[in-house]
Amino acid sequence: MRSGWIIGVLIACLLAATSASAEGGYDLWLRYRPLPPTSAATVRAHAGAIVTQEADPRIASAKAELIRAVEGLAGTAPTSDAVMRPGAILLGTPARSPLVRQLGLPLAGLGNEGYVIRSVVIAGSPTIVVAANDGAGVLYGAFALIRHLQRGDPIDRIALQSRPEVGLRVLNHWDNLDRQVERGYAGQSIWDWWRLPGQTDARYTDYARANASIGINGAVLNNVNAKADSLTTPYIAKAAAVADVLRPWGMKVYLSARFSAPIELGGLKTADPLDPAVARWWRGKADEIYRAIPDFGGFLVKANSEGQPGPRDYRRSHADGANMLAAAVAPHGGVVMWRAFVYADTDPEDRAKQAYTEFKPLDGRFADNVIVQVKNGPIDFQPREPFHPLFGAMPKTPLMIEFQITKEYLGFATHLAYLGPLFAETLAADTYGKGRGSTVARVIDGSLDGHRLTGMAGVANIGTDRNWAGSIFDQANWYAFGRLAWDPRAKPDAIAADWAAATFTPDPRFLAPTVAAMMRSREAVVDYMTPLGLAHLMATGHHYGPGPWVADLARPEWNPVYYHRADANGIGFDRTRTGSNALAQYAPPVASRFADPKTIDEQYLLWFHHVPWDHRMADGATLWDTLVRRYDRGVAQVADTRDTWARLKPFVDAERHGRTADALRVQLEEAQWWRDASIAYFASLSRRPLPAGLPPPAHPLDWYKAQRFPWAPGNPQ
Ligand code: BDP
Repeated sequence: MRSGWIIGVLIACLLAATSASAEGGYDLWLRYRPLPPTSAATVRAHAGAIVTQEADPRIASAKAELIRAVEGLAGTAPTSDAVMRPGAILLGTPARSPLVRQLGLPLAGLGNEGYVIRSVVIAGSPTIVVAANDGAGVLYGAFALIRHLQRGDPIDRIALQSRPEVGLRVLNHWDNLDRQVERGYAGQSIWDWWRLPGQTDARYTDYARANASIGINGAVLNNVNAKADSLTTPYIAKAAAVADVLRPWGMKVYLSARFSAPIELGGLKTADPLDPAVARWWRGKADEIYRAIPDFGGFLVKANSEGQPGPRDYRRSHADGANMLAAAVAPHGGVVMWRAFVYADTDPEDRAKQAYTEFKPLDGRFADNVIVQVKNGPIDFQPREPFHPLFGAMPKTPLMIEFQITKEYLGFATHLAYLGPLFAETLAADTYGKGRGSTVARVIDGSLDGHRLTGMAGVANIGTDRNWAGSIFDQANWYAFGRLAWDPRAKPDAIAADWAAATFTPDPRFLAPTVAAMMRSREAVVDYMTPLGLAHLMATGHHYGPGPWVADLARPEWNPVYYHRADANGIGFDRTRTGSNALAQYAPPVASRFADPKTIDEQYLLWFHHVPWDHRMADGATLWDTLVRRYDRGVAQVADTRDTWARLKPFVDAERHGRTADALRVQLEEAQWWRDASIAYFASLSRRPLPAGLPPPAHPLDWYKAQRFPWAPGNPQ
């Protein structure tokens, strides 16, 4: 008897050890591994049953997820009930659940997606209620409760309340129909278009669960560099099958629309937005989509940008194009997300200025259901950019912000770079559009200018990799995007802590060093790739590795030399009055802050100023010495994170620890490569020695120039 018991325990331990060591990361932050015994007992006492009284698919999802979470965290699955019993969690809306209604909870002002979580007493029994005005809010409340449980936080007197500050919280998948993901570093597209609609994948549900858990409520399924095929009848049926899976998790699908589709699919001779036949074609197409997907979200459009067709081909404005599409989806409640990422090689103006020049005059000319989607910075998702000057400059137009979650310019999936600080830095930036306090967050949550249509988009980093995102730590960027879209004022370190606790362990001995390393990680990338306001120094096409010397590409603004402008005298892009005057696109208090190389925040110095190599920095050191030291500091930071991670081994299963350790080793090599190549190149121009004690580059400059990577991932074909 006793030896049987011991063998049983041994087998259980073995199983636990094997499953722990075989964690590939598929479960993301929804792992639900057992809590310490006392926390587990508390959860069991409060979550013996999940009670619902209404048939709403989102509430059904909430219930299923809570059952799964409690079972994993506390070891016993709650029962599913329609009547109260002691120690239950009650989920529902006052409109349809009498038990919720009688509680009279303060739900006014929470909209459809907000929620209230409270400890209450029903018929003498302590109960946790998750209540909302709609099933969507119940779903988000359930996930908030789960987050609480995962942290091991006390639940006997819980009182949480939240509502999203931003309406459209969407992922943009740059996924092609052949499953290649443009700028994707995590395998193929999860959308298996070929097998759809007949076969869907269990991954689609897990994808939707993960998004719902962080409040993401929409997905644009196909690349902004769109093929018209996505709008054909067979592909609409495929998108509809995906929509059916995502819907119970509160998510809508959207499609990127190719502006010339009326020509390619409709046999028309033109896609001129003011041609009635074109408008009619789009209306018919929208009607067809809504028959298949009644809650279709709408279209995302990249027009007249990097070779894509658009209204400018017909001498029409972006507003003409957007409004025509908006009219097609308006009867169905759809929206058009129209991108402001435009620049043209025929335009000699500084690339950083072109979007503003083109869109600012259109302020107030867009239809009510158009929202203009603006990248966080004026160039292109660089490791650091100042905020885009359109924020704060188009008060009559709803603007949504677009971040890149996939790390095209921050070391692909291999480099550990937590983007929470990057996102938060832009959101907190003050545009002074309406005086002090006009932050980007207030522009995009609509509060600054009173807009109801609001949004935040993130270019997804999701693929078929077992861990979804290319690495475990890249999952944190998906997570942080969702949490910041819900609350643009949330703190990135708190988000990192929630993520790391759910993904690994809430043990503070693990959390503190991990969060600290995450919080420093993006700055490290800035340091070893593009310090002090430099930008766009990557190699051509695939954008893997350094290429600051590249000067021979067809379009001037594709060449790194266009951006850094380094020569024997100095370095940096003069965007002041003596240069391109991009500065004038910012409100005067911002412009004056950036105008003086002596007072500008040094992280933007070379973005706005061309300065001599011997320019004195605030601390008295020369620019050249500071530049080299920044490169060095970035590399040192990666080495430090590698060492920290090595020490954290006891807290992490072998597989996830090992894969992360491997990635950090690769990152360190690549950080060194960026540092050495950049220093070798800039030293060839500055002709100055390295500061004393700093090692010279490992190879001569020509060696770095000769590196070729024809099969680097993510490059558009
Ligand atoms: C650039 C990417 C390119 C995208 C483009 C965009 O390199 O692949 O198509 O952004 O946002 O950064 O449209």
